[in-house]
Amino acid sequence: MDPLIITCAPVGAEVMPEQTPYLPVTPAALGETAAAIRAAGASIVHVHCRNDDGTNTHAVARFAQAYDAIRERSDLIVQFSTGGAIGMTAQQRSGPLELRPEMATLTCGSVNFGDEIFENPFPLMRDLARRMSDVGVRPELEIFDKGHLANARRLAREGALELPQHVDFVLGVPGGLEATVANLCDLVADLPTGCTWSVAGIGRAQLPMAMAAVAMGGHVRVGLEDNIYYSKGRLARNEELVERVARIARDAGRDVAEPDQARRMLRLPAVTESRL
Ligand code: KMH
Ligand code: ZN
Repeated sequence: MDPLIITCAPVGAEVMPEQTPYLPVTPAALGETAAAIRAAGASIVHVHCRNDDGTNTHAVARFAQAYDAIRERSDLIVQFSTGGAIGMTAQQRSGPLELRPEMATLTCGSVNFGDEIFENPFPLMRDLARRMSDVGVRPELEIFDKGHLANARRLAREGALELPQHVDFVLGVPGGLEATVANLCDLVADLPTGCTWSVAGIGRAQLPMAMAAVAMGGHVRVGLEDNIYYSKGRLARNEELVERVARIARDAGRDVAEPDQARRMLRLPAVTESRL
């Protein structure tokens, strides 16, 4: 099997600082987290930004500070969120792409998201995909439901999206596809040819989904964006979540990818050519 690519999503948009003291809210905290998760075995960091008070922001200036802080402390592949927080406008969500991170997320369809709706209509998906292509940012396709794979194929048929890409299955969002091994197998069987994949299980599904991906030859996303607990009632630090998956992979005989290995596996430009 290929080495395991571990993505860490350390902050997200939904968890609030009142819920855990370990949320990296400021750019400096994101820089520190980047160093810690890199040492623990991560090769990609999925970035959302907050204001100092913990509220969400997609301001380009804040992403620029976060990007610099992460780069100062690590050689991780930097992946910006274009999902942002519920209610952000298309313009807000796409703004930070002008900073040309190595990767950015492209959610491939709308989905119920708790009591709200994470809106991703086709015009928005086309626009985000084209902007990414224009500025040379590699999309990671976020799949919250089975139909999102069909949407990705439709975008490709229209010429808005190149396939294959790296795909992240986000399973267990209330309103999206449930986090079961059967659902994961079904999604993997339906992947467009040549796509690589990872899985992000939400809440207590994070660990079992990660273990399934380790066994199946896929890749893994962990982090406080998706789950704030290490075990029942015990809050996690991001690096602990990464470290545990790396340990499980090694115990199962699977190497853990360094960022440069991950770049090669994902066909991203090498470090020397990229925007380090
Ligand atoms: N915060 C969610 C509404 C992404 O980063 O691309 C969307 C999200 C997906 O987190
Ligand atoms: Zn996210």
